[in-house]
Amino acid sequence: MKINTIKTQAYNDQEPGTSGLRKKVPVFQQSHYLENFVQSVFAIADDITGQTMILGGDGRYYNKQAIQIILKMAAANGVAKMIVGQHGLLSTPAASALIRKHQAVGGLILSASHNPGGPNADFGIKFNISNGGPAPTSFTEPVFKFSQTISEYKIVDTDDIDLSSTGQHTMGDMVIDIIDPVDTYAELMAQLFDFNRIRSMFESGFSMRFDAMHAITGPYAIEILENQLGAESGTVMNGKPLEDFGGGHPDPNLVHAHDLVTALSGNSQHDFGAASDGDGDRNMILGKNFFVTPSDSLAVMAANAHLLPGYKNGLSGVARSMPTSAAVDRVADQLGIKCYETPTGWKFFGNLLDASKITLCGEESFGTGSDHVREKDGLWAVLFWLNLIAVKQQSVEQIVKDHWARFGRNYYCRHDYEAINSQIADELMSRLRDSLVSLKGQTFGDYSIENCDDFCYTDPVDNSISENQGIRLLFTDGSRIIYRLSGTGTEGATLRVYIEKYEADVARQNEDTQQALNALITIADTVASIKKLTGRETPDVIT
Ligand code: VG1
Ligand code: CO
Repeated sequence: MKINTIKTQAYNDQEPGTSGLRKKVPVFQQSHYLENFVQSVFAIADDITGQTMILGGDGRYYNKQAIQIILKMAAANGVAKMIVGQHGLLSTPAASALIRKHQAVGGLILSASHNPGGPNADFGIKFNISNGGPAPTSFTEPVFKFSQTISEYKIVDTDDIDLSSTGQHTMGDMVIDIIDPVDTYAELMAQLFDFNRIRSMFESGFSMRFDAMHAITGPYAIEILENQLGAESGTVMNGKPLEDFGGGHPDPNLVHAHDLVTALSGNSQHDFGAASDGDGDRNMILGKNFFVTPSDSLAVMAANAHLLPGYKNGLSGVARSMPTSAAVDRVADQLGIKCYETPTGWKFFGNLLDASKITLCGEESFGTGSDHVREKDGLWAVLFWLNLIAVKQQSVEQIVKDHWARFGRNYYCRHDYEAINSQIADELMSRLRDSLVSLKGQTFGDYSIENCDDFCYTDPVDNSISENQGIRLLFTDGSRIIYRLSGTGTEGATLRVYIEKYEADVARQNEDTQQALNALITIADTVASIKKLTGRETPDVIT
């Protein structure tokens, strides 16, 4: 089979963000754009010659075309075996599990996660390393550098592969194994959780709804929840993956997963609700008329993990991203284990998991996971909660309220200002940075700033340093306000403001979140002049 070396011109914008390279589809469709990035990854990856790799995506628009291009490039670059999900589908956590199971050198995941899909919406590509986790900055930086001077790439000249049925094909010297995308993942879940107990709970009338948001988790949730665990048919809503996610925003939060929120509201006959995002790594957990913040979900999991089969020996430690609420820190304190605080992005958990310093970790952005893979894992979190409810025989609301009574409540919310002018966003952040010295010690009403900084993280395993990871205002009573710019958007800049307040008094734990945080929300605006600089009166999304 003929290997062609194609001349190309470098692009200057192929810098991966928080989670891979994300751009609008028309950007990826530019001549040689995808090819340049893939060749740059192959150039920087450990010797891929003769190795196995994993390939799949969340099914969004351009997934199929991209897979065919990547297969031909992998064959030309000497990859021995490519394991691909049927129809080109793999959830992010399933891809992570497959990399680990097959001792692959890495994997390519095609997704822009929670961003919308379609011909004019978003596409993305991410490389995961041999531990199954997102490549660290020490990998993505050289990839970006390489992409800026690339002049040629390799590709074989051959027909497309039929991805519609499982089985083996060859492409030149490379074997292509098309596998069921769900099997390996479902087996792993059955090892971690008590499927019999969850099945009995469904048999005795427990009812739930899972919103797959027309994204990747549909087939996974139908197989695991309905087929294996016996949840009634129809439990999985929006279960068919669509290239444009049905026109929706596959982001599992109260705004975008409105079908699910409606199903669990009012006089709902359901006990439990959950949703996942475009690529299956996020989760939202709902009880009847009750929303569990992701930060609380992580804390509840940490406090109760020992009750579940996969975690019966307890936790070695936990970690949370810096903007995630400190609810889990309080649990770690009581358990006598360490809690690590990392920058935003799952890639920072990889070293801690590999070194067995932590067992569970999570982010405020609807992401929780454990050492079973090296990605956050949406359905895993849902199964964790199901198993926990089956053990405790309590409602979601009761579990969370008991948790608050024991550990206190961290009122928490995030305000997103989307697609604001990038220059204004940069100015807002640099003004904040400049005011750090004078902010320290200032008092605003009941709140005094004890400390403030631009978060800098030193990885405890490899000592690598990540600077400028978000401005933190730390108040004397433990309250926090954090500002950072998103690294996953494709349009202008998105400002994220994270606000948190601790409440130990059980009598004061039932306030509305925005109400409880009202004073801090005002301070957040005063300090950063958000309204004045952006011209926005309110955030676009509140989670
Ligand atoms: C966002 C979240 C972050 C998450 C990342 C990838 O990043 O805040 O916590 O790890 O998305 O999640 P940012 O830079 O936009 O704040 V996913 O589900 O896109 O893989
Ligand atoms: Co995702």
